[in-house]
Amino acid sequence: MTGRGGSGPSGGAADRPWWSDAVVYQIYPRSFADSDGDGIGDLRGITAHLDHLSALGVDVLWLSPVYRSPQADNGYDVSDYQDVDPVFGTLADLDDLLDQVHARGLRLVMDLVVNHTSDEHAWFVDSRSAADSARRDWYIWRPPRPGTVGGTPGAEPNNWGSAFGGPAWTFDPSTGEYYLHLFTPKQPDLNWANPQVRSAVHAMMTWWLDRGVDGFRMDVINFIDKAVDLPDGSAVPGSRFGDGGPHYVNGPRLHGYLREMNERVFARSPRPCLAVGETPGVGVADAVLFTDPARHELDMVFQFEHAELDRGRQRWVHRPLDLRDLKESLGRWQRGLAETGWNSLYLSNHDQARLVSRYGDDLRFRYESATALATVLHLHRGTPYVYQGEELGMTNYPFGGIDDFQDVEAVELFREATEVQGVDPQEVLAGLRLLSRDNARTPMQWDATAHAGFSTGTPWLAVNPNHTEVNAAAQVGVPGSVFDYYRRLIALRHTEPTVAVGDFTMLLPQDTRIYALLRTLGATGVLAIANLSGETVIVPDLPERSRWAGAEVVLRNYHRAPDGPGAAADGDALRSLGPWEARVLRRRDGR
Ligand code: ISL
Repeated sequence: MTGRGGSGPSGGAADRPWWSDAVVYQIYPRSFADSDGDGIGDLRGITAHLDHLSALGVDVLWLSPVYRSPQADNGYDVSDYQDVDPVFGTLADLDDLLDQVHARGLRLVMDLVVNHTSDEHAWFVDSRSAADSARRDWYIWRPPRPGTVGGTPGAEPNNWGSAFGGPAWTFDPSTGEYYLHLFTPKQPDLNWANPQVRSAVHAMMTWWLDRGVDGFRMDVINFIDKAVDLPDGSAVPGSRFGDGGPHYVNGPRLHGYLREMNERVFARSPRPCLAVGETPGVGVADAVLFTDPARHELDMVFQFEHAELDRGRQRWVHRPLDLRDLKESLGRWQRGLAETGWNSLYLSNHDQARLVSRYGDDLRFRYESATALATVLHLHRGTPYVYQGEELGMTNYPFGGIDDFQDVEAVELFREATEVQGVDPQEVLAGLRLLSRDNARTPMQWDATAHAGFSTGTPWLAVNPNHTEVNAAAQVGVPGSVFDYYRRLIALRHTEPTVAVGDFTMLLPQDTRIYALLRTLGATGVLAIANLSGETVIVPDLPERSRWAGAEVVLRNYHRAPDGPGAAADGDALRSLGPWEARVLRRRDGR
């Protein structure tokens, strides 16, 4: 099967970047496919399943980290950027994967985790070895707070908390100083103000581009510029830590660091690359700056606004999503990046719960809600990201107690909430069951056999018992499956330029159940409409309803028989929609 990686955008405009109509598929290697029976996914497992990805029709693969790592945060703690962790295979396996990906016309993007390294990286080992070591200043070291004794509570240089609970500082008795880690103590933050650090990162990136990779997804890249004086954060109600965010999110030197990286790495790359920033806490105005092509920083960013709408400040607290908030947020991002810049589109990844369980109805309407949500997302303007298993409608796992969770975030949040804040463990567990990152990390469900065809050994994280029904073997090539629907959605972006680059208008912004949007390009209009609720709803007045009633149905998730192009809409679809019903309509009559 051939991919489309070598072709330009189907809109025909030669000046658009190659990725402007691309769809990216995220692989979490640990949980994708295990070729050697050790219970952990690996590179050869990915290579063996490329047919699945070609059949889906995606253009770009993004691999979560496969670098050498003690795996304190499943690879987001890198101890050697220029080697593959033995658990995933070898550099030769990676070269082979890259060759096969390219042979299919696909592209491969690596994760780039350079806000921090592992504490076992040689740079940090040297840095911590002595206060005057050659690389001491490659990390962020500070003495204890004046008048305190290092290592005692409250002696930390400032009051910041780490993302997963506990202070953002760890005391190193041998040199009497603390080092900063915004994540776990095994993930010390690099000091980007040091030009040697930046040069080392640039050299490493160039090494990968020379090896053939097609770009990077940059982990928390907007955290790399810390305020010089590292001030205390303002108090946060209910927390023992201050809010350090304003002192390290989108720091003033960040744009300069990104432009420098672009000049030194991407501008000299042997091939056009994709540069995606993961940027928690970024707003629309910042995103315009990051992704304005004229500024030469990033191609697109992952923003988090919509992913935070149904959770409290404490990451395990769930609150029901109001659909109007989702539309307000995504609609504002569409408008904000309409003229300049570009959106990433996602509802799930390795840090988020399964979208069909979180936003849909995985009990009564698994197929319908998975496809309705996908319809809405994929009809926005931007680059859609499909997270492994999403294309099968994989669901959250039925977690029991805290021992079922593996993720360092879940374990630490549970400890902090129950031991430090005294919250009822059952309350925390209820939240984790719904929102924990482990939901996304259970093994990929390939078939109905033991361990879902993921591994012949015991999987590192339990396989979801619903793999007997929800699996790739039951869906690939099967009309009416979630997989088949995703394949059609992805193909639509490739064949209909209005979907890739047309203008966007949010319709019915105040409706609490219907998500409707309009895309236009020249004389073509595309309308997507979905009922994101489990009840039949009457559709309120849509602009030009009578003209849309006769439009071509290009995609629908009811009537599981294949939809032929040119199938006429029955006018009823625009008057009422069944539970989680979704349709995409097209008109070519000049709007
Ligand atoms: O995971 C989160 C919420 O559940 C986020 O707050 C997450 O910590 C944040 O998006 C940063 O994520 C990235 O960096 C982390 C790593 O654990 C995540 O897997 C990665 O995507 C540290 O490297």
